[in-house]
Amino acid sequence: MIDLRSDTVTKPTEAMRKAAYEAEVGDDVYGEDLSVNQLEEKAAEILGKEAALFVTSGTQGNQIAVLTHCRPGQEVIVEQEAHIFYYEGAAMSAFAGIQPRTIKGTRGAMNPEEVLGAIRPDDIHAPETGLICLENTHNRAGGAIIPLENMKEIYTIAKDHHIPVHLDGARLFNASVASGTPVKEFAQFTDSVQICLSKGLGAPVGSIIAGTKDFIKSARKWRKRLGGGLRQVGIIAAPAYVALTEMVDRLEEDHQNAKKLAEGLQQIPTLKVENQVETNIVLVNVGDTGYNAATFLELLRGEGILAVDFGPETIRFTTNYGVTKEQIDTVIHKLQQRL
Ligand code: TLP
Repeated sequence: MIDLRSDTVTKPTEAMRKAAYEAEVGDDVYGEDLSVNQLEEKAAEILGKEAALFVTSGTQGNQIAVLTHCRPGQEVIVEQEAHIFYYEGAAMSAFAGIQPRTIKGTRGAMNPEEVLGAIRPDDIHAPETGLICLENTHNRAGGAIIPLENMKEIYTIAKDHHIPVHLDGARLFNASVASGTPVKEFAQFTDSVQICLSKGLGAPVGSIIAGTKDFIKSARKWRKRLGGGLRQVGIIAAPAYVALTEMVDRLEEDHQNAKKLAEGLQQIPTLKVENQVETNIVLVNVGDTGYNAATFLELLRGEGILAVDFGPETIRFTTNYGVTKEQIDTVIHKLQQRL
């Protein structure tokens, strides 16, 4: 199978398995797991933040951030197709007791004027705006890079109103590699940032959230409350360290493969590439093929290719290091034959 469902399907490399085997561990709830401490320090340094916390998943990291920044009854401004709103089972409302206020973005980027307009006034009827969430790259916008300038403008507005900004940077390294901008530069316009180590970077498990020392102290407590205080977790922090320090530059190959795939599929008259491919995601509209997304995925499966449903007529291909350039050619070739 050529697995283009997600970059989450990547399996740990040999170096990661070796790191897991050799990891120095201790009880992380006591702060004694050296592999976790090393990972957290390195991540904080790379992101330009005071401190960082290793969490089990991107979803857990995002939700801990919301829980840490907000209190029940507040409102969170978020782009209407952001993962934290669209794909996290309404966790913001279920756990943090907040109400989302969505804004439609352009290629995932919210217009700063609209963000400003959505901030609630001091009024007895209104919820307080407790947080603004950004996502870079933006998954449902097809791996779009949110421009640094857009982040800066929103952050400036947020600071003027004393509102924190959280960045879902599940794929921030993709944005960084594709734009040549260090992750630190994106992270400077946030109060907290979540990065996934288990997507294109290939760690078996884990994400990082980073922010000020105070933020991380409180986030650590939220993680414990949620049952996320793990013990000899260096076993997974050590491969995550390899992901963070050795796997970033190779994301460029995923981006090249995504562009190659988009160019190839674009030549097939009944397929429409919906997004401008900047990173590792290709969204394809199959409406003119006579198939819908679900039946098209079955056709693909029959050809040994996996992708995911992204709407009634849209499917998503996500390149990742388990897929070679040659396999991308195979996908294009097979679809040329079938359509
Ligand atoms: N996204 C997954 C699915 O949930 C859709 C994928 O295959 O792309 N933020 C963003 C922007 C994400 O894309 C994801 C995962 C997460 C957060 C959640 O990360 P995990 O899966 O580690 O909880």
